[in-house]
Amino acid sequence: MVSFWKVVGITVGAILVVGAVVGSLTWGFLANRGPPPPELVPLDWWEHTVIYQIYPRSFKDSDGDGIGDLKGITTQLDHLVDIGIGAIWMSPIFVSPMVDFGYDISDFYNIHEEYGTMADFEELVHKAHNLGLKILLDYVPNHASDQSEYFKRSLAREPGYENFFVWADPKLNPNNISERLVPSNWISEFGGSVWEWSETRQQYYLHQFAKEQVDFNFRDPAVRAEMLNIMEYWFNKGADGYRVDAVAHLFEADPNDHGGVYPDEPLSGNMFLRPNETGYTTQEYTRHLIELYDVIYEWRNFSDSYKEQNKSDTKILLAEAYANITMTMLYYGDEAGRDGAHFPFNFELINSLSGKSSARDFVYVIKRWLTYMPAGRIANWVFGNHDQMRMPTRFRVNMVDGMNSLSMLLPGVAITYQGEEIGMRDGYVSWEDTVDVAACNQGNPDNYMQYSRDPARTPFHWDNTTSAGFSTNATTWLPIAQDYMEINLRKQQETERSHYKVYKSLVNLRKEPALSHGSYHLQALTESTFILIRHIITYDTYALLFNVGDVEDTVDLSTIALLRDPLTVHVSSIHSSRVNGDTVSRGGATLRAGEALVLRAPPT
Ligand SMILES: *[C@@H]1O[C@H](CO)[C@@H](O)[C@H](O)[C@H]1NC(C)=O
Ligand SMILES: *[C@@H]1O[C@H](CO)[C@@H](O)[C@H](O)[C@H]1NC(C)=O
Ligand SMILES: *[C@@H]1O[C@H](CO)[C@@H](O)[C@H](O)[C@H]1NC(C)=O
Ligand SMILES: *[C@@H]1O[C@H](CO)[C@@H](O)[C@H](O)[C@H]1NC(C)=O
Ligand SMILES: *[C@@H]1O[C@H](CO)[C@@H](O)[C@H](O)[C@H]1NC(C)=O
Ligand SMILES: *[C@@H]1O[C@H](CO)[C@@H](O)[C@H](O)[C@H]1NC(C)=O
Ligand SMILES: *[C@@H]1O[C@H](CO)[C@@H](O)[C@H](O)[C@H]1NC(C)=O
Ligand SMILES: [Ca+2]
Ligand SMILES: [Ca+2]
Repeated sequence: MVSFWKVVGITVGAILVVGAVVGSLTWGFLANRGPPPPELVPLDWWEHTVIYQIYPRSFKDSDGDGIGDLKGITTQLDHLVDIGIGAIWMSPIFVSPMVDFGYDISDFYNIHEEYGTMADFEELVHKAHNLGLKILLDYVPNHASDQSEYFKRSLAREPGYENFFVWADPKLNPNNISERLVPSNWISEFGGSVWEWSETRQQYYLHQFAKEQVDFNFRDPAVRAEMLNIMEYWFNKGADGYRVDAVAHLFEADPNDHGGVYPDEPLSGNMFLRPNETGYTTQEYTRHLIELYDVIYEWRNFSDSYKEQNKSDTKILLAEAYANITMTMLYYGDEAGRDGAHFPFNFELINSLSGKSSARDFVYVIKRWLTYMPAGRIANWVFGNHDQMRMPTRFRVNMVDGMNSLSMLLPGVAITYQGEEIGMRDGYVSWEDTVDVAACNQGNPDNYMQYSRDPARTPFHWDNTTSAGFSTNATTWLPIAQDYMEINLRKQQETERSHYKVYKSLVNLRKEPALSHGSYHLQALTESTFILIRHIITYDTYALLFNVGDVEDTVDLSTIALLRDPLTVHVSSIHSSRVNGDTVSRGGATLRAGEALVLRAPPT
């Protein structure tokens, strides 16, 4: 019984059946008094939290240099408390030449100067913790900046550092021994060969991202040990966990398994890609190598051991891996019982859905995650991040409240990228203003938009003053999106109906037992409308009704046994004609395009 209520991920049908049987047995037994409330197993702090991703460069600038910083985040913690989130994940704040805006770290133990000082970090952690907010950092284990001490030492073949990175001799052309060839045909995620020649070492080094982001050699025990040092250092500084970057790229094929050479990858056959573009080859020797999971399990062991030894709260690890569903699920742990990440990010809503998706597509994609997820694990839902088009741009602007409702009503952890709470859309960034290395490397004035991640990284819209209240400086590191006069936090706080207000009520609703401990039931009612029901006996039932189509739609709720009259509107999307407290007829409800209603129904 205990684990039954805790495990929300098992098959819907089974939960409902067991729930109904348990319900009716207790009913008969206790006659008129009704069933007793189920025991609500206490959840660990992270298991039902809302994680809010901050892109520090674009959140709030405290000193007018046009770049967001730690003090800026500290001054805005009240906003995060106000909307009710539980944890902040900050994209990297460590010393960096900023080739990839912090994902190229040159000193893993210090704060990047533009973002502030160690004292600023400590103050941020202290204040956040006092406000009940957890702090997650970004762990970037795959690579270091070419400006790092590690790389300089490795270049100089300093003992202990010689094999810190993936170094390889040139391949020789048998017809021309004076010609130097790259060791293999592998292509970097940002375009071009993964191999870069070093005059100093007279060898190539490997980089799966920009050439300034040098891949560590995870087959070197010294690297593995150093990674744990870094993790412990920030745990000691109060970090409550890590989002772990680019884990799919930790290992590349070992020449020892391939006759002493780096094997070429077969061509993928994708004719839309240029020969120097990522995906032109299969990437079978550069991504998702099975060895990487041992490292993930090792890190989890370390974080669990830290928790035990220091009697700290759980330090969570969240893996960033764009992988197929089976390889993704392996990040949770293996069949041998080893635990991995607390969860791998669920990118299904990004990869497999868009504004053109039907209600069935939504139901299918959501259930796929919950079906493949191993029993006892915690689900999570990602709607956007700093690498993807913003949620309203990827879907439709009239779907913002529905998407936020979905995020908050699904079982497990909700993840919000900064700005989603006010429905921020992608900003326009001209080629001249483009700074993203992915776009600068692979793009030109005609096609850079398809690579650029800048539009999703423009600064947060606080209000309608200079630079949207992000900075006192009229010039900012990326331009402010043009729509900030219309879409900004202050305006949404003052307006009667706004995305901000919807978001806030949704987060608040997560305290309801149906959402934290209930079973889920998900069903497409028509081509464009689906229903998500969260249910637990003796407590109110909540349901999200969401028309993801672009025309009006009428649905019949009369056959859904879990919904009892009266159905009242608890939250409605801002363009809905309904307001809180309205009742909805089970016989037939008409929803506008993009309309979403969170309904409350009496307990069963
Ligand atoms: C304003 O921001 C721009 C771009 O970040 C920067 O070049 C300039 O120095 C800033 N001005 C001040 C007064 O800091
Ligand atoms: C051999 O390779 C070198 C270096 O790439 C080149 O300069 C030279 O022309 C090549 N020789 C022949 C015969 O192709
Ligand atoms: C890839 O090739 C194109 C020309 O085909 C070139 O413009 C571009 O700079 C190359 N990109 C990289 C990263 O080498
Ligand atoms: C956690 O434990 C380690 C090893 O026992 C110790 O070095 C460290 O100072 C502790 N950290 C905190 C914050 O208590
Ligand atoms: C970590 O791994 C070691 C060795 O396998 C094991 O003895 C220990 O119990 C593990 N610790 C935790 C907290 O999982
Ligand atoms: C996922 O990828 C792995 C290795 O890359 C492959 O073996 C497996 O068949 C794939 N599974 C699915 C469901 O595509
Ligand atoms: C700017 O915002 C303030 C406060 O929300 C509002 O009173 C004012 O009308 C807005 N100005 C414009 C030009 O929209
Ligand atoms: Ca600043
Ligand atoms: Ca790697």
